[in-house]
Amino acid sequence: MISLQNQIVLITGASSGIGTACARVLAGAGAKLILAARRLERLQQLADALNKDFNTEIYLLQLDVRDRAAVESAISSLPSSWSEIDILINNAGLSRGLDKLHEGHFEDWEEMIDTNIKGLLYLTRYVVPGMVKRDRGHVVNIGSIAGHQTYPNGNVYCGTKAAVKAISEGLKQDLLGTSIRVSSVDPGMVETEFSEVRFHGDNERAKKVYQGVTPLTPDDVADVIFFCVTRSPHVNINEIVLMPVDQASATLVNRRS
Ligand code: NDP
Ligand code: 8X3
Repeated sequence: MISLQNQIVLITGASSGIGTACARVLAGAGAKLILAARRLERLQQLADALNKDFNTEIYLLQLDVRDRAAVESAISSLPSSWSEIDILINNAGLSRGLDKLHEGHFEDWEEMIDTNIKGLLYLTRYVVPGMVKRDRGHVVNIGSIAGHQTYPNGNVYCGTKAAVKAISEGLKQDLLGTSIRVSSVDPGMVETEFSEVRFHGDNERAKKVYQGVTPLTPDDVADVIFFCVTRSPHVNINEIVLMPVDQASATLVNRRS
């Protein structure tokens, strides 16, 4: 197991759910954190808590990953003490809607594609060259069971996560010959703000997604990410699919009520 003490970790989507849990676990292990998301206030609250609990050094980035120029400027203007990123966690992502493809909404598709695919690509494109130069680094992409199995009405979201799976594989291939590691962590159902966002703030509908099941928690996923980034330097965890015991596939869920 390698130490994360003073390693610089950039986490996108750190203002909620899996990203926040990840920040907490990595802060506990002594990492220095660059926390990125659009909601700066949330990031500030998280930074205050981590600072209090772990004395963590934190740099905040208010960033919309869909904005390529903003991503380029954010990465290129990091202070020198923060610029040598050791671990990039491409976690920012979302689903919008659960509609038949032929009835889907263009703006939902564009938001998912721009965030889940293009945003992840922009971060990767601007951060990985520094890793290559230093011959050191690790990219962790958050995929999904949705990238392995398409489910009814999941169409475009599943397509974006299938793209993340392909991009993770491609990045690993293209980095062969370097010391940089690439992992994809692909959860099933995790209770976060994910469903509220999918249903555009319809909390009643969002709650029903987790009704009668014990879903994964964001901490469960953070624990797996921690495992990936702490293996010996010669070990690459390519892909981990994790699900609640109550879930057997993207569509097969055991509900007690
Ligand atoms: P949350 O909605 O709780 O968190 C999503 C995070 O992504 C937020 O911090 C949000 O920050 C950030 N984000 C969204 N859009 C952008 C953007 N344009 N620019 C920057 N940040 C953005 O959901 P989860 O924690 O569940 O989601 C995290 C990842 O996990 C996603 O990639 C999701 O697809 C994946 N996933 C989730 C599963 C689940 O069941 N929950 C299962 C499998 C995978 P802000 O709004 O402040 O910008
Ligand atoms: C989130 C899990 O099954 O709702 O990626 O797509 S699922």
